[in-house]
Amino acid sequence: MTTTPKRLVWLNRHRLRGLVLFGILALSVFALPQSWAFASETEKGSPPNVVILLADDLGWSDLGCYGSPFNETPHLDGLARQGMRFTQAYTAGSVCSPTRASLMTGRYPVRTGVTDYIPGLNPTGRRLNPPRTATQLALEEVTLGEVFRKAGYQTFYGGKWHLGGAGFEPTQQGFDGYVGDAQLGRHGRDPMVGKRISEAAIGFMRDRDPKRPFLAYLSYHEPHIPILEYSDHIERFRRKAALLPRPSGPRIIPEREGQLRIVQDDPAYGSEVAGLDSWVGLVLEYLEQSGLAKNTIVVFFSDNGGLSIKAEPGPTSNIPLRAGKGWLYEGGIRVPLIVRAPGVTSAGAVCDMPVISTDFFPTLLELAGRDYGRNCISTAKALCLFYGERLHQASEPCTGIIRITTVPPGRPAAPFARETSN
Ligand SMILES: [Ca+2]
Repeated sequence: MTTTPKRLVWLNRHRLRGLVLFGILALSVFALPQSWAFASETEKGSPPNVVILLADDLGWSDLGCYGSPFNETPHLDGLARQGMRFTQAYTAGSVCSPTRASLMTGRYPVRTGVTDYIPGLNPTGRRLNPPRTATQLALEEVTLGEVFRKAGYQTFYGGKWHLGGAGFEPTQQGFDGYVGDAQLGRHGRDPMVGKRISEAAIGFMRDRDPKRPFLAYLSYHEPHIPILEYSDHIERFRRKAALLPRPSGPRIIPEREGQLRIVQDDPAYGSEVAGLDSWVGLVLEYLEQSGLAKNTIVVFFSDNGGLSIKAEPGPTSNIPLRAGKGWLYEGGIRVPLIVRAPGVTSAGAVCDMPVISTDFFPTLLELAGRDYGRNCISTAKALCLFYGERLHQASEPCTGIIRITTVPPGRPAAPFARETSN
């Protein structure tokens, strides 16, 4: 059996795939002169840096800018004011590993074989027996780290991996630098782990070769259980919880065999989300102070919905969405997504177009000026329209694969195209 080079496999795999997220981001700039400056700078050989900030189990309603009535997230709210906030961003899985594999490869969980959290539940005794999940992301998969490194980027991964143990870690999947549990300490016992992830990433950005672009992937543990009390925030949230008006209805309702929280009022959870926000704030502050922000794409996302259901209630509520982590209702798979791409997104933009975690791989490569997707773009046809700083979903639902044509400056409408196969 012959071995197909990884890059060829990747090209074949992605040749016909669309660029949903990229299309949306590109559409957001058709009237902005700086978008062309960004493009021309990329062509001159100064591709943008990329910083990915991934939360663990952060729910759609958990950020202030997504309407949380309890949590406080000033840094992430600020990022949303500077960039584009997506209201219908979905994860490819309702638990950790499948989504993480999809982010890393652009492939759906059924294709990577990572269909449950690693190592997965024992299916014995269930009414339906699910397929056994892979216990690692295969080394044959082509990852974000590998394609960016091949493109000349310096690559760094910090924090939770959850795509395999020894032999399958970030350093085997294209990341030059990796700071994991051994250096960071153990989340669930030590609330400072997230701060160390940010500090390690800042150290990487500071010490790197300044002549080459970088990809920094920061994978925080917050707000995954066990929920800790973060000392800088817990007293504030205790006071806040004590002052909440008594709910007019129930705080907990049944959801199948579990108990579903429908009110956000947990002080420890509030303190943990505030901790996450402050760790993100350290990175954003460094990007600003170092001058890197003007040529760095920042993406903030979560790997699945908030944990709202357990045998006892979960620590957060995803209301108005139903259910939460581990469920395929909206609460389990719809999460916050904020993208700030200098010269591409406009400040305070809100996008209602559905996007999914598999879109990140082609989109980030496209924004970084790689060749991927150019052929797709030239074959696009009209579907969706863009007005001012807000995208409006077309009357025809954008299911399937969406592409974008070149957007002439000053033209009010930019077409998407859709391919219904694959
Ligand atoms: Ca998770």
